[in-house]
Amino acid sequence: MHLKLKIETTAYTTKQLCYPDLPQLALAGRSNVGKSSLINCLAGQKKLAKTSSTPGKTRSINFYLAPEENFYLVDLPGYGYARCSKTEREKWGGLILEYLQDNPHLAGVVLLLDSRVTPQSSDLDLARYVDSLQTRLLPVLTKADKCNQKQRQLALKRWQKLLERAHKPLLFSARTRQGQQALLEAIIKLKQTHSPPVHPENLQEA
Ligand SMILES: Nc1nc2c(ncn2[C@@H]2O[C@H](COP(=O)(O)OP(=O)(O)O)[C@@H](O)[C@H]2O)c(=O)[nH]1
Ligand SMILES: [Mg+2]
Repeated sequence: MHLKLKIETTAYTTKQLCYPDLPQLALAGRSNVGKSSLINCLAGQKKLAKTSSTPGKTRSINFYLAPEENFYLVDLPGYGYARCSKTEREKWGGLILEYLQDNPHLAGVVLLLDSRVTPQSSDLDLARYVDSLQTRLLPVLTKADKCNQKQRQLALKRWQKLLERAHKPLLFSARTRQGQQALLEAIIKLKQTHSPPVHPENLQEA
């Protein structure tokens, strides 16, 4: 099963950010972790999201509409790219922070973590921030095909311990499609848990 997705908006500044009235699931992760590949894999399309072996390319927020499931998958800019200036590298802040804070449509954050890389402070900071917003976190360990069974289990255990308040981490590979179905199910569940914001015009007088 695939998730039907179509690109709707690309925003380069927070001023451009629109908040359409549907739940949003954000995809976050360090640059090159495999976000674009994951979007393409979920959608069953090769070129919906641009993939690149050169990290640090995406500086925009991309809204993908899932028209059949009625939510937005929101691809956030990758953070932590070593060749960016220090301030840019250290904080996943800026556009990401402004997107996440005070967003009534945010149903959850899917945090992509490279299963081969030891936990980075930027990832843990982001996870803590999401937790502080009382927003649900779904950790996804990417590029599982590049690990052997022992390494995969180690990565799972390590992240599960570090992110104990989050959803159990899922192993995923865009190359082999390992974990694709489980991820799809978890994403749909996550967006269903979201209670939509109440609009004043919809409030009934008692
Ligand atoms: N082996 C392997 N390579 C992957 C996987 N996902 C992404 N990649 C590679 O990692 C690089 C970065 O991927 P991309 O999706 O552009 O990452 P993004 O910067 O997070 O959007 C590309 O060269 C991809 O081909 C995966 O599951 N397995
Ligand atoms: Mg990308």
